[in-house]
Amino acid sequence: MATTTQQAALVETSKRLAAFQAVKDHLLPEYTRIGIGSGSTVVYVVEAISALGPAVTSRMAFYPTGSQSEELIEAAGLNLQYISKLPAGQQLDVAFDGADEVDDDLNLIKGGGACLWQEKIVAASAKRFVCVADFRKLSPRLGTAWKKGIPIEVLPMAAPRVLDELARMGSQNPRVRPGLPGKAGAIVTDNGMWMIDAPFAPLLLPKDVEDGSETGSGTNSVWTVDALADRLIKIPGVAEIGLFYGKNGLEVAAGAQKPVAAYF
Ligand code: ABF
Repeated sequence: MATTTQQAALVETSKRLAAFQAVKDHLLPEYTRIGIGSGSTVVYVVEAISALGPAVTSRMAFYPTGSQSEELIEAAGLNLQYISKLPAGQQLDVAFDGADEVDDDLNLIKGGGACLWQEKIVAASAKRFVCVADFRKLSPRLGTAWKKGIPIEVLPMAAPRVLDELARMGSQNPRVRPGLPGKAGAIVTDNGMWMIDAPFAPLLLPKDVEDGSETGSGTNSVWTVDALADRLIKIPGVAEIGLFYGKNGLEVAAGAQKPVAAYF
């Protein structure tokens, strides 16, 4: 039985291996525009990129998903650029980011770090999105491993109305995310918004509704990923949701001790 310290070391090793594998497999030397996401796993992605050396990285520009990754890029001495300055009609070659949970169909929950809106914009701006995640993040259905709820970025004035609607949809105890320790009130995102975390029963996949015994359309508070995402994004006051799904299909190489790199 692994001790807590051994388990923590195993997780860090898995994150690092996944990050180095993902960069090796998906950062081609001819790429010039790279998205860099948020969270602790992405720290290893930047370490892996830096290890390629200036001969490779000096020709590349790096686009952050918020203030955390902006600092990470700058601290590594990499060339920082902004997605707002990427001209219309142009794309990033690839974007790397972490996740809170990855399901069997390679849908993702993201937003545990409150950066999901910019993360989704950067991911959608890239020709290829590479999700780097350790073995704890994999589960058959979203909501199994990550129990805190679907992160939802909302306009602060709309938060009470959004909470009401989430409860009507069957979310169990949705709540506004509090500020970081020592900070009163709600957490405020890089975009001046609040976060709501909305727990739902584990989300179904198309294969789960094939026999018709369950529709996944919210009856009995049970949703498919697609139906829930479509419904959540339409609630007035919701800016963006932490479900990343249906994007060209994802692929995962994973295992309890192996590096994990999911991409779409
Ligand atoms: C970002 O960081 C978020 O979308 C996700 O919530 C979080 C994952 O962080 P970590 O890599 O520290 O688990 O990717």
